[in-house]
Amino acid sequence: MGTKAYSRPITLALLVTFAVAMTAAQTQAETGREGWLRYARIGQTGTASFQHERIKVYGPGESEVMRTARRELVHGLKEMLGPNWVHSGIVPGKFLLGSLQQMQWFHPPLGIEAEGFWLSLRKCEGQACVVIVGGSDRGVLYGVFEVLSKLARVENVRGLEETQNPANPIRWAEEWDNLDGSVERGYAGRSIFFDAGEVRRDLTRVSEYARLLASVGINGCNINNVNANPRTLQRDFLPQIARIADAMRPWGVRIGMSVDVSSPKTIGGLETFDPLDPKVAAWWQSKTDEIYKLIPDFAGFVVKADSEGRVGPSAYGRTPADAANVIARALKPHGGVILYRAFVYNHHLNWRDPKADRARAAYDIFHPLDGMFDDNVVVQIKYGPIDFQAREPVSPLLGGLEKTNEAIELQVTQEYTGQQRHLVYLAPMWTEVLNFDLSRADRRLDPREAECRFASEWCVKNLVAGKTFHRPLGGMVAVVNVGLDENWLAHPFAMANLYAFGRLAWSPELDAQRIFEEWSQLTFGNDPAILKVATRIAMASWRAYEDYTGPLGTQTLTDILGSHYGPGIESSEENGWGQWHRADHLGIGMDRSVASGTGFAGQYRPQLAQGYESLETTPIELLLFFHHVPYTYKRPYGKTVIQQIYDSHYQGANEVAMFVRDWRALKGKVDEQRYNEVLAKLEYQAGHAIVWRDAICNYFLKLSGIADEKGRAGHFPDRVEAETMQLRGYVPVEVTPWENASGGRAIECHDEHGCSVSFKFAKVAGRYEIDVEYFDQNNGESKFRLYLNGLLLDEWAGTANLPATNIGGDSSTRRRVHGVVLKPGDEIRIDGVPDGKEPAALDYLEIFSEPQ
Ligand code: GCV
Repeated sequence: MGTKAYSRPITLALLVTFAVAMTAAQTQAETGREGWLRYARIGQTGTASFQHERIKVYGPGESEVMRTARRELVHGLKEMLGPNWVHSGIVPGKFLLGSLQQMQWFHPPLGIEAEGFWLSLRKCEGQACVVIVGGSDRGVLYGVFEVLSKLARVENVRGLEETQNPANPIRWAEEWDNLDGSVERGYAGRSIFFDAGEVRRDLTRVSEYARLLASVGINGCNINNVNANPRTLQRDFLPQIARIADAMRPWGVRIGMSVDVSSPKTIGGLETFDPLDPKVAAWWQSKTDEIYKLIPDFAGFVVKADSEGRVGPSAYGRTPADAANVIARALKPHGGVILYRAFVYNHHLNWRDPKADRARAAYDIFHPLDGMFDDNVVVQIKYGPIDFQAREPVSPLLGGLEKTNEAIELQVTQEYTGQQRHLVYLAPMWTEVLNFDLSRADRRLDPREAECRFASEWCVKNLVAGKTFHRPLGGMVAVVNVGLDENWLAHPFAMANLYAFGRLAWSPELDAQRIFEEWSQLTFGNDPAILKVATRIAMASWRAYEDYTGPLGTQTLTDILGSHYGPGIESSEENGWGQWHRADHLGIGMDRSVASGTGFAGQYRPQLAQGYESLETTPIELLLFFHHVPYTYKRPYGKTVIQQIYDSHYQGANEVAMFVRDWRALKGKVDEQRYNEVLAKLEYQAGHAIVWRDAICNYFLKLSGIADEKGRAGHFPDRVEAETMQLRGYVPVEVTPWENASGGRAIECHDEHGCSVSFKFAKVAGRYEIDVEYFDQNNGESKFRLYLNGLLLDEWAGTANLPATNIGGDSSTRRRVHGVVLKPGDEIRIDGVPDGKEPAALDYLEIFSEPQ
């Protein structure tokens, strides 16, 4: 062994047994700030699967990334194995890390790519040692994280021998952060990058974020909103951007920036931003050169243009290819790339026109340009043709570019999937999309089946990786939108989505459940009881959310004009945004067939197009995305559409109630802080799922006039509407839209001293659960007190941070009190005290019998 290859060996001496064991100290409070990189102490019982007497870490210290790799390895080992270690410097190494060139004498296998790594358990000077060889320094770092992950999950590494290469060259996190510190569609606090128009002085969180990203192989981070502020490109601002690059560089994460294509005019002083004007090209060149002087490893730009009010090349009659190429050519000498978003559409569509269809836009605009983009341009395509809905067909554009690099765009931030107040594990959806075969010769159009078993070249994962058409670039990006919240994404489980995104971008072959299990073990420890419950909840969560929000391909029936959060069924209709479901009293769905509709189905390759064209062969999950049908339509042996709407909403809401029950079983197993946080969020979600369920069922019951054959929709025998109770100070109000409150009405208090509402219990004596449905706005903190015969049962304040300044589906919230013993004639009273603009509003009480 040539010691010269290793500078500065670090030796950890200790007796360690990596064993199949329970992780200790689960009950200490944890904030979630470490994410899945907690390196919790590994218990040392059981049989050794991997034993060390001394652990020695070698690793050349020349580059920043290599230093990071070694530090991380030492840190992880120390945390997991205990502080009881010493430097020795004498004992032969047990962990050896280095790049391919440095480790040639180990004869690494062929095929380790630049960002890949090789892990091997070898004998070094007579003793077992783990060899980590990277195709580059970044590869070494990724290898270190992989080893640490295996150890943390107590994986048997005795026969360790594996090579891993990332499937996708581009693996970027994108952040929609604004310079003022807000984050567009961010739900976890303010920007970690910016504040008050400047880059934050303290970038500790940025470095910590880069560490999390690197640990799952993410190699780029686009730091600002695609609705870009040209200020970021100004000469006096660029040194600030360079500080962000400095904070992320040690983790091998290169930064990118969103740019506005009008910058040559808005900040460059030119009279035009026409991409074909040589002055504009010169401006981009000199601006890009300026950036690379400060940030030599700058990754590139992301562009949103001609979309949602952003200007673009259409202003000069130019194409997205013209706009992309002028910037690409400026980046080319520096090795940078441009990600040009295919999210280009007209949001002033004529909703009366049955042929108009937003879903068509990306393909209509970009498919004809195939082959016209430079080689360092990547067209960034949202997974579906609309906009991050809980269910959409796979974007046909993903199969519509053969001579152009492409990347798929996913969303970790849960804009349309519950905004991290709802637990929704998204990897099952993503793997379904990645495994979707856009050629689909068969007619089994069940999107839940992984169609790519035979590695078809038309599988989305192969297309985006650039494999199908041998493209030089390709990949996966996700809009993440972390914030300053201690746990990054507000909901502890939301981090599973970030983790899964990284893992899938690295290896789209991975299975969503397996990824979740990894994350759960790293995040909550190796207790099988936790693993089982967390996995069950996570794996059921996407389907449950889809069920209680908008099934059968109607998209998420949310308020698309505002928060994108609670129910807002009519908000998508009769406007130019094109998220139409076209429901009327006879039927629902958008006809996108070629024969009679918008023709969108024809954008797919022939066999798939044929499948979507027909009502009978369209998968049930997408039925209403492709077809307008009467509520009474049903498949042979199936249910009517209306009954499916009722059933799925009840099914989805019941499923979330089960999540609460299941999670409760983990009390004492998960540390208290995260246990309580998750429980509170699940309880809230269970209540909000009922708000969704009722809004949609009641709405379609009224619209269709067809009863729920199970008698649930519109019937609430346990409910007492607030407006029917005895009111003291409270006043009844109409709620808009009506379906977002029970009975369409609620009560508000406008007396600063408070109001009161009461009624006499009239059911049989017994033990009950009382649910109070109230409205929690973000512009006040009303107080509520619940009394039974004058005795205080419960009190709370409306302090949740919901996206609502008035009463409705965004603010409707449930408070649950268990185990209340009631008898006929008991008086139940609620006192409400308004605060700020929040009127202590109440919707109803629901009183359910509980087992004795
Ligand atoms: C950054 C959706 C979101 C917008 C977002 C846009 C996009 O429409 O609601 O906030 O803008 O997508 O992806 O550009």
